[in-house]
Amino acid sequence: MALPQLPSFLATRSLGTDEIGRDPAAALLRLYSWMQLSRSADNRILELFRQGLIKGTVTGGQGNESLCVPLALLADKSIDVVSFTHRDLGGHLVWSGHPCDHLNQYLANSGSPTRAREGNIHHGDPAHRSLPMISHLGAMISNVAGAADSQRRLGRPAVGLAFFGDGGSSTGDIHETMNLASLLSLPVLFVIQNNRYAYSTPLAEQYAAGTELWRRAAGYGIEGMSLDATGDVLATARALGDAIDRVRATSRPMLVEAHTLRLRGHAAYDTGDYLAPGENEGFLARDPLPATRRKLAELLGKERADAVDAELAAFLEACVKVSLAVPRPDPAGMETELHAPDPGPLPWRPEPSAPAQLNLAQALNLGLRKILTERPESLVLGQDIGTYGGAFKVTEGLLKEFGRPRVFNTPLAESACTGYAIGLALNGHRPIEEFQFADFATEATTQITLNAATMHFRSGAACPLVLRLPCGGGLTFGSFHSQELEAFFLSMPGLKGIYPSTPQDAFNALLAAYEDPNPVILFEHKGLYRRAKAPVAWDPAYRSVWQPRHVRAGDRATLVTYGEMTLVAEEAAKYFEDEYDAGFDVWDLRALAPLRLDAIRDSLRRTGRLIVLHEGRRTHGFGAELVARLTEEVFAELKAPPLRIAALDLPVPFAPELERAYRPTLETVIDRVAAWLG
Ligand SMILES: Cc1ncc(C[n+]2csc(CCOP(=O)(O)OP(=O)(O)O)c2C)c(N)n1
Ligand SMILES: [Mg+2]
Repeated sequence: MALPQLPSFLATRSLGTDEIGRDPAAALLRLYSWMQLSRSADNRILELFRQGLIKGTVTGGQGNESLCVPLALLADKSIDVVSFTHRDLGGHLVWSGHPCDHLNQYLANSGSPTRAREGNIHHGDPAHRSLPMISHLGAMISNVAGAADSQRRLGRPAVGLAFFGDGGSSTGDIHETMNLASLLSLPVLFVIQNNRYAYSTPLAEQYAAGTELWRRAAGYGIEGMSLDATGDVLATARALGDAIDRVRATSRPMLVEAHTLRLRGHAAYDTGDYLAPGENEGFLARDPLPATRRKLAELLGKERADAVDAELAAFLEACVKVSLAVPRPDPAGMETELHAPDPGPLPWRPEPSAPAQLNLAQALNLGLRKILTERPESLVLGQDIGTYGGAFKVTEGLLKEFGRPRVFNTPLAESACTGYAIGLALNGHRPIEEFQFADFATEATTQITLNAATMHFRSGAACPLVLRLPCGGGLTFGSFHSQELEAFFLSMPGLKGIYPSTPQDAFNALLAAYEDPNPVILFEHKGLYRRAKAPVAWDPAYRSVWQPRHVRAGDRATLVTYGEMTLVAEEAAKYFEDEYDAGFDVWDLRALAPLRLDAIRDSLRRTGRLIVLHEGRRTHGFGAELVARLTEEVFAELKAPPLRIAALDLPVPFAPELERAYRPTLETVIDRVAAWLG
């Protein structure tokens, strides 16, 4: 069915502050018609929800149109960046697409921008820099900061519009991002939509330090202002336009606390029984939409205003009709579309051609230098990675060689910095983020596992990120600097992961991870950084790190491992060959996600015996998945129950004696295998 043509008064989706002064009637007509479309669409969506045609929930934007519509109209949609909230249907309608696209999102049909993989208002339009929403409040703000910065790095004078509610303003991500934006001078207009409630919780139960949220700006060294978005919409638009202009001109962030309204409670099911008597009536009395319509009728005449309303209503009904006829979504393709497809290798120069003797940390440094030299879209960020060269000196010398815009220290704000990297990635940059220790990546769990990892599945956008996690124990660093987090992170769909055990594999893994259009975690065992040196050079077969490496041949058992345990496995295999005349077929997995197990399964078919060895904890550990996947097809051919060697189900203990008992060592591996062989 053809899409209904937009009424002529919706033909324009932009508004300049100069236009407001020059032709207030035209400006008001534009503002009113998008606000009215938004209001009636929100009301119609609520009806469809009540009829059971829309699932999930409906968090209407009734009362918020006078904020999100002017901002969306004022933005330069050819360069600016935005992430709308669950109150901003009006913003989505203005920013891009046909209103049917947005209705399709709510109806979760095959025309939905998220291909019906997300519901409600959890969509965006990444191709037009409207970054899609995840439910986690506050999480998108850093994405806006990153994409706006990416635009500036590309020479475009963009502004990022970062919306969040009074409730969302308590999240750590908001604080981290405002600090980061101030620190890096990012052109972000932070807009608090203060409707005085977070679900049922009033402001007084959200903050003890007064309720003037805009005053927080001073704490970040940025400008702040308060604005009543329920007043004259032309005045609101003028103030917001000035704020956008200021951010655009200065590239400094700014905080606007906009007082707005939530006219229909939190969501469709909310009865508002927590409101004081008369409170809702008070909200309705301040609704700016009827006042805007009255003013429009004064300026253009009642007949014109009536005609606009009638045309809008007919248009919306035509849109609803079209969207209701769109076929339901098809589950086909869901699994193949989890990841962004491989566009093929980057045109790497075959350098360095002469091998150098390097340890694993130096191999990574070489890889980073190669990427920064050959790929202008690359940048490296992390704590202390600048002058200091990183906690493990992996980034040594990079700042000096490539300069600050491309190599820079970040504050202790893993979540916002990862979100910022996601924003950069969504706009065409390719960030490589170093976590000081893998353990601190838990601070960015939402950004890594729910935002970046799900991005392609729900929005179709590629999110090419390399997350470098120095992991592993054996160094007496205790519970919070020694963990193996591969099972924790890689149990979430959408992430890829490589865990190299040799300097050459580390170099190769960095290139392979870098050119992948998905978030890839590089697990770097700290105990291997300065272990043995080995020759490292350009390897045309660098992509082989996505496949397991056959370390040693044997026919008594198939031994699968990765990371530092590869070295332990090699020694153990040698011992059993010497002492027991038992040869093990040893495999270093290298890629932990996606798992490529065909060659190992063939080996198991031959040997009939499986040993899985890893450093992380046993329960819900990575070995459980390996044993299941490797044996489920060859179960009948097994000659013995699989042997799983892993760490104890404990926090990583500190003292060397305790840590040795906690994680597999050569001695424990030999003991366990010897007992198993019988
Ligand atoms: C991090 C997080 N915690 C809890 C929720 C559940 N939740 C959804 S909306 C909401 C209230 C949000 O209030 P506010 O930020 O003021 O936005 P408003 O709904 O008022 O526009 C809550 C608690 C969430 N989405 N994200
Ligand atoms: Mg609120």
